[in-house]
Amino acid sequence: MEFVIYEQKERVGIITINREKALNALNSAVLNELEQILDSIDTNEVRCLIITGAGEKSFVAGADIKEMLDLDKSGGEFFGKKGNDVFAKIENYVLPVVCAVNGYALGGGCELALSCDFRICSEKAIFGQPEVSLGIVPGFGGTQRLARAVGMGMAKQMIYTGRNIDAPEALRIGLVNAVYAQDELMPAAEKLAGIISKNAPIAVQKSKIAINSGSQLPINKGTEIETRLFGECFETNDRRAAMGAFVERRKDIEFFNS
Ligand code: DAK
Repeated sequence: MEFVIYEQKERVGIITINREKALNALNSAVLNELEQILDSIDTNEVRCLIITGAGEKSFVAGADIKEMLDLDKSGGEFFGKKGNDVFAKIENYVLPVVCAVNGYALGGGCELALSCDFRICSEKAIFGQPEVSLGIVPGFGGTQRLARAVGMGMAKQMIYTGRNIDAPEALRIGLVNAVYAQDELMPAAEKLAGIISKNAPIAVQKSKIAINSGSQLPINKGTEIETRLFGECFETNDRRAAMGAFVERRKDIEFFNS
């Protein structure tokens, strides 16, 4: 692959957007490669993903403005659909996805981060949705996911003004869960993903489904989904083994994703 690197450390998969000379901007090739990698990961073997950007300056500085410059209406729709499809794939991916934002996360970069389960960032991270300054609306889910993440008022302020925010402000409004020094970001992301990857994978996956699908529903419908998924966990070997280990006071539990 030319623009996306994939590596695996134990049960954690690390995806790095690697187009540093354009600040990791998302062109069609990056989106295609990202999709191919997501499709090729062995989700039985890997238990958690991290998405980050190459270099020290930028996570992803948005969709590729140079590629978009000459798009007509149908080209714009095609490009937008590609991005939305890939981001929906991340949002609904069977594995949890941690975003490690190592610099600029602007426009499509902020939207990519928002499609992950949660975000941590470095002190250098800068977030923003500058699309209205380019004559477009956020088109990779930003109007929807940003409002769900930080509330409608703050999302509207960020989108209407196009103003960037820094890492402390992103932390204050709940866009990220934690801020780290630049060289501590990936170790922290790997540590978090490592903890997640040691838990019962089916239970983690079903928690993701319950939280994601419940967030669109009245609470009684959400708890119905939770109840169904809770019941399904009782059919798993991992649940039997973990509860058995607790009762027998054993701590040596290993989960087999079954
Ligand atoms: N696209 C293409 N190239 C980019 C880029 C981008 N978004 N951002 C940076 N680059 C390139 C620059 O052109 C430059 O390349 P060369 O000129 O050297 O060849 C290189 O990266 C380094 O950038 P700078 O020289 O500008 O670096 P600075 O440190 O001076 O500035 C910056 C860094 C991040 C402040 C600046 O590069 C910048 O403002 N970049 C643009 C940020 C931005 O506006 N991003 C939002 C893009 S709009 C759609 C769905 C979604 C979208 C669109 C349509 N549909 C449904 C159809 C999404 C839209 C967006 O994301």
